[in-house]
Formats: sequence, C-alpha cells, structure tokens
Amino acid sequence: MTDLRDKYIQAIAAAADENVLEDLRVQAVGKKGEISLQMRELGRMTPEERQTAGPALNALKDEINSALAARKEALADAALDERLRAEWLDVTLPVRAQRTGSIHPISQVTEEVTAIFADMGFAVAEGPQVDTDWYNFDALNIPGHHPARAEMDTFYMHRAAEDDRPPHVLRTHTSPVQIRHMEQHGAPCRIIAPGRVYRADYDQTHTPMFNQVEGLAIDKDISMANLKWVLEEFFAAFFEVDGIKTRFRASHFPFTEPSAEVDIQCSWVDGQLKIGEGDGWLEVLGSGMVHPHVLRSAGVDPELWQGFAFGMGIDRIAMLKYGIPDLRAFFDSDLRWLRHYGFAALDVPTLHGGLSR
Ligand code: 2U9
Repeated sequence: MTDLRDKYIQAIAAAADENVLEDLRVQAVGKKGEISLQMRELGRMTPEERQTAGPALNALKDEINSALAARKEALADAALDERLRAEWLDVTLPVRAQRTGSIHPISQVTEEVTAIFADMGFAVAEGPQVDTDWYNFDALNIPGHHPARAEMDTFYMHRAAEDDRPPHVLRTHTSPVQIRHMEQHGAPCRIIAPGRVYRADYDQTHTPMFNQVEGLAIDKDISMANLKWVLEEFFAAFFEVDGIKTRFRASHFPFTEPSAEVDIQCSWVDGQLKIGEGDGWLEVLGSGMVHPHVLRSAGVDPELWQGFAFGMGIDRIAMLKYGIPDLRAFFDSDLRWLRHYGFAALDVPTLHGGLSR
C-alpha cells in the first residue's frame, strides 16, 4: 500500500495540467481505479486483516483526493499568475507619438484664435457653407451689378432652368454667418465666425477652399478705437509677442465704412521672417465699421447700433506663425507633412497653459 501511495502522491505533485490530474484520479480512485479494486479485495480478507486494511485504504483514498484538489488549485494559481504577467499593461505610459494621428495646423490655429477671442468675450457662431446669394452678397451691401461679385470668383450651385428658388453659392466669406446671427439674436453682439470658404482661384497663394475667421462686435458706442485694441490684443496673444505694432491703412470694402487694412510689424533677416520686430510690415487682415446698409439688412437699426467687423485668413496666419511655406500643402493630406506640422492631440490651446507648445 505504501508503494501505491508513493506512486500516486509523486505523480500528482508532478502533474503538469488538469488533464493529467484527471487521468490520475481515474487510475487511482475512479470506479475501476487501483484503490477501488483493492477495496473490493476486503471481502476476501479475514476480519482481523479487514480491520487494519479497510481504514488504511479509506485514509489513502482521502489523502489522494486531497492531493488532487491541492494540485488542481496550485495549477489554477500558476495559470492566473502567468496571465497577469503576460497581460500586464502600464496605463500611465504616454501614447506612442508616431502611431497616433495629429491635429492639423488649421484646427490648431482655429482653436488658438477661438481661445483668444473667447477671453475677450466673443462667442463662436457657425452657419451653412452653401447659402443664398442674398446672404452671401446682397445683405452685405454687394448688389447684383457690383464688381465685387465678379472679383470673388464665386462657385454657383447648378440650377435647373425652371427652378424658382433663389440662386445658391458656396459662401465666399463667413459674413453670411454674422447676418444670420444678427437676424436671430439682434444687437448687441460679440461673435467670431471661423470656417471654410470657397473661391474659384488656384495658384501658389490661393486654393479654391480656404479658412477664414471673421469677427463682429455690435453695441451702442463701439468705435474704431475698440477695434484697434481688440486686434492688437489678438496679435500679441496669437504671435506670442508683447507690444506688437500694427498699422491701419485706409481701404475700401462694400460691407464696412470706414474700412482699414491692417499690417503687423515684421523683419526679414537672412530670408527669415520674424513677427513683432523690425521695420517691415505684413498685411494680415481687413476691417472696418459695419456699413449701415448691412445692419439694416440683418434687422438691426443703424440709428441705434454700430460696430466693427474684421476678416482674416486662418491658413495665412497659420503659415506665418508656424513657418509653413506652401499653402497648397495644407490640403494634400501628405502623412509626412502632417506628422511634421501637426500638433499632439492632447495639447489643447489655452491662454493660461500656453497656446502652442
Ligand atoms: C458683417 C459685416 C462686415 C468682414 C470683413 C474683411 C474686411 C476682409 C478678407 C481678409 C482676408 C477676406 O480671407 S480674406 O481674403 N476680409 O478684408 N472682412 S471686413 O466684414 C463684415 C462681415 C460681416 C455682417
């Protein structure tokens, strides 16, 4: 019996998996197992022999069953330890920069511009990219015969001859957004309207789709002085240079009167452009006091209200800030370009955390 015990206890201790254990269980204590067969022999023994052999066999059966259960538990523990080791994951590791997408410079700059104007109390307004020629032109004091319509290289939507709906265009600026905003909410207002605009023009400095941000502030006593302060605050924050100089040049737009084009201070050293220093000038923006006709079109009484508006190209200021040489590359979806000029997804621009790092 000692041989039998040693054989099974050793085999159980060495069993490598549950299948081996089950085979051993069947061989030892199964219905036709070795111990069960020996128990059957008890009947043929003398009562004295039976008195010692019976309890010994029962004890051996219990011992083997306990050893099987203990080994089974040890194997399960080892399997769990192995899984925990193999499936271990450090959730505090930083994301792998090369494998993740990046934020497009236009999205980054739009967020930066939005953060700066939000800090000065401007909300973001949005509107349709396909709009009627009334919202895109007439409401902005650009009537049908006005040369500005031809200059804007407008994309007109196809229209059947019998279609009596008003002509629709791909918006040539985001100004219709401000008209719709004033119609719905009236005055006073302080908004910026960033978004895509379309003009049929394609060369080194023009793409048929580009991005603009326009601003509008309407109140009882808004003046060009407020416009100048807001724009200077904006440029200082955006280009991250204190006390950047601006130059306002008289200009003409149908939707503003008076109108001004705005330049910022810059220098060219060894072919390198530096913003906010030197005695050169760079045109970045158009602006003015909203024309009374425009206010009236949007349902705002020009006898009571007045305000300023401005417009600039997001793509253009993105190129200036981040040293991007070619406008057309913005829209090529070239992965190498996107990895080079793109921004980390978790670097959300805020004024307190730094706009761009
Ligand atoms: C309303 C009233 C007036 C927005 C303005 C400009 C001047 C301007 C250009 C800059 C570069 C377009 O992207 S660009 O080509 N824009 O010069 N935009 S004033 O004037 C408005 C807008 C809305 C209701």
